[in-house]
Amino acid sequence: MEKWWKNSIIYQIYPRSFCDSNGDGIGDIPGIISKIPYLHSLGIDAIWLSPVYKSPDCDNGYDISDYRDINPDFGTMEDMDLLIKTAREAGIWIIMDLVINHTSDQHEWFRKAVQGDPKYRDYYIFQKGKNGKKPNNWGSFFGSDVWEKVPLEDDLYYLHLFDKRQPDLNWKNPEVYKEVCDIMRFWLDKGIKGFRCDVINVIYKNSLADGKKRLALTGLEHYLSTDGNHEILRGLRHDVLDEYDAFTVGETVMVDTKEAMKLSGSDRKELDTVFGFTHMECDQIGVKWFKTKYKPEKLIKALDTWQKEVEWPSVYFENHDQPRSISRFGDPKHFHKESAKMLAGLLLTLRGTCFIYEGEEIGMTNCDFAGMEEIEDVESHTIFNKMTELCFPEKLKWKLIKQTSRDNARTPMQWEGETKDGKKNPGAGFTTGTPWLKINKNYKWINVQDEERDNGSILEFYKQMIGIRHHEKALTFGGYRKVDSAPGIYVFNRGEGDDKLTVICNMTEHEHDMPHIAGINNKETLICNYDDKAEKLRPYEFMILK
Ligand code: ISL
Ligand code: CA
Repeated sequence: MEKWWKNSIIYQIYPRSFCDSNGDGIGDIPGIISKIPYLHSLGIDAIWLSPVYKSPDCDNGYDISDYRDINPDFGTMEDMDLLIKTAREAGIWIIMDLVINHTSDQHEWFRKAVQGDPKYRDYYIFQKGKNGKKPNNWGSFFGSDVWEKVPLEDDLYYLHLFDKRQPDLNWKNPEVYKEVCDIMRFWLDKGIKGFRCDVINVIYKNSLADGKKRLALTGLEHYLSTDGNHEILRGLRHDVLDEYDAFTVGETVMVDTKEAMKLSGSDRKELDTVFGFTHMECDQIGVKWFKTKYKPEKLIKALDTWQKEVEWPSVYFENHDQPRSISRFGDPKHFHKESAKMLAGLLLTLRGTCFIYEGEEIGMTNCDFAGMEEIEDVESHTIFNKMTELCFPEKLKWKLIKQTSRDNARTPMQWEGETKDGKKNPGAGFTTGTPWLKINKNYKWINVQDEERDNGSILEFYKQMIGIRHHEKALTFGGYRKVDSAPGIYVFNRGEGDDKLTVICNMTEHEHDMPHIAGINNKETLICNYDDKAEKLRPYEFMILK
């Protein structure tokens, strides 16, 4: 019997930005419950819910202060139990976000650790300074330092690979392992069906020695995908997950396909699949803040490599950390619908488990933020401050933040446009209050309500594509083979024999000759993002031939 998650389409909800039910401008769990019928109509099989645990929200919930309680901004544990039940009744599983590389500095474990409790001090990574300097030369994911001084102690620091309010757990301590097993059982016993595992391949630090100097993340070689890390993943699978037939997708930074196979090959009994970043890094130099001109060939090469070399990939173009895919790989200005539909078609015909991020299905785009005062993301502010320290010119700093800030993906979900009787509707159906983050002003023409009424909308195309994905066996279990074609034109086959499908994607804004496909004329077009047929491939044209 094939695993349920092999033909599942998983929808990521960033709770803060999805739907606000009580007018405080912050999305919440009752808001999500009210949208289960919408998600059911979309046809998705599971929800990946970004953190809703108790948190001081320094990193919007990726800093957890109590794994067994709900952030009151999002609701209560009763709301959470009702969400799990309501989703299940609609045939939708819930996958929770498991953040176990670090906790919040407000977690009681850390508070006791700082007060000197020896048991809890060993839950984290405390280290004496070295001749009046920090314990080592490592750099953080947020571009800042990784050592924070412990107050009232002389020359004692704690490690944080992210924000200083996210102290790293000490995974060499078996007590930490036991605590996390209990937390996973707590949620699995509530009926959730698995976990998206946050930065799960950096949790086991081999040593705290200085690292080889790098543009970013100096020290990486001491903690990236270490043997100890693999050991822990095998343990969690054996000791907890296998008992529940639970699904795990690892967010695994900086991995190539070889490492991805070590983390997710079925013989490894670690994770079921991983999010790779190779395709997300095809338009940058070194770090994601330095963007280069996007070249479709590079995206195609990255996708093709993972399709060929990974046993069961995850396919995604967006999440809460990445700018909107149309703004990166499409053309929101001149070919908004066509490029959004092409990306939808590509996402839902590649091999593996597909993930759709909230708003991607209606063609949401990056946001025209006016300045840093409109940016909320802690990573963006830390990077901005770092660039200020390095004397970057004002214009350049803002340009780099504006195009890459994670807030581009976190503007509120656009449910409604302007009301038909012309009354203003500034909350876009997300909130009746003041939203926690600016609503993209293009909600007036990019929103669920208008697109549900338009057969040619991006939303309707996603629904058709999700239906095809579920119906065509070749798209779930069929093989993948790329067909040589012109640069920027991505052609591949899925499946064999009568089930075989040919997918053609023009990933450029130019017209191209139709690729040479044997027998193309007696093939049926299952779906196309243009209403009529043409001799040539039009800009961003996508089609599936059977
Ligand atoms: O966007 C990224 C990938 O290039 C990184 O900035 C990102 O922070 C990294 O991938 C880890 O992300 C995860 O852990 C962070 C949290 O801020 C992110 O939201 C989460 O997805 C710390 O928990
Ligand atoms: Ca709310």
